[in-house]
Amino acid sequence: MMTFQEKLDKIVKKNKSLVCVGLDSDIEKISSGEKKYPISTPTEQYLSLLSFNKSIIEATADLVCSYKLNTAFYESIGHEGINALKDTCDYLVQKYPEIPIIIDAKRADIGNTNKGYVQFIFTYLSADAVTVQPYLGEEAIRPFLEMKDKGVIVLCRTSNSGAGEFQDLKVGDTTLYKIVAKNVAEKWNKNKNCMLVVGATYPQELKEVRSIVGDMTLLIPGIGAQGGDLQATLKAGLNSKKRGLIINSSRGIIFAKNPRDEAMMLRNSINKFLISNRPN
Ligand code: OMP
Repeated sequence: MMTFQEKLDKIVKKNKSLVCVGLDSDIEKISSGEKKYPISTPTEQYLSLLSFNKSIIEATADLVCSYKLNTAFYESIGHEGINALKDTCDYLVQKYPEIPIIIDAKRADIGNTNKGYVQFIFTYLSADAVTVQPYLGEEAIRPFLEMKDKGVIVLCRTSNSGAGEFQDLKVGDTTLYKIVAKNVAEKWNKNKNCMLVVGATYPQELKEVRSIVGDMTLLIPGIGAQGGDLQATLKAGLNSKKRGLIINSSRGIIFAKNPRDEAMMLRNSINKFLISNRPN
């Protein structure tokens, strides 16, 4: 069985891309102005979500290293949304099995409850990775960590303006988010399947995290709609192999006039930076 990291490395190489397109398919935005995405009935909502996702996937599949689906945009409309989430994953698994699927659900609960999440995300949806929050500690997260071939992406320093409320709290001579980074890298990562989330809106913190976790892969949201600085992100976040980042943009790509052009532009700007900063 291929691990998440191996699958990621392969597609990064094949598509020459560190871009993750976020299928955050907001039904209201999809339908506004576009007659081809009607949403009056639950069936229309399902069909519109699925065909919108398929159109984004077809426009970008050769330009990405992964797709990230945030479950909120599917849960929001109930079972038709869950069906669209499931059928989008099935479409990817069947048509693009080489592209990793990240389910962004920021899960984590006590141990046996997590088993339900594991079942939904990895068995039902056949996803390759999931986002989790670290508040309950390693003991609780184990059902995720034990999935050796799956990726477990732990929130570390998030992109939102209020991220510092807890994450920047001083603990002894360090900071809470740095303890998360250290514990995940040194204690949680026995199966080498852990990653961290760090927002592109905080390049200084990203630099700190990179210095703690070695070459670990980091998921970076915040490019595009949230205004994160791509150059600063790459400078602070790339690992010693000039890789190790999954750079997500959701609204900035899927709701652009031309999603393919937008994804291509992001991929090319990253690659331009990589070429001019080759490892020694
Ligand atoms: P855009 O701002 O539209 O590119 O979307 C960002 C995506 O990344 C959304 O799905 C967010 O839920 C997610 N995200 C953040 O924006 N900030 C974080 O700190 C963490 C995440 C995440 O875990 O992916």
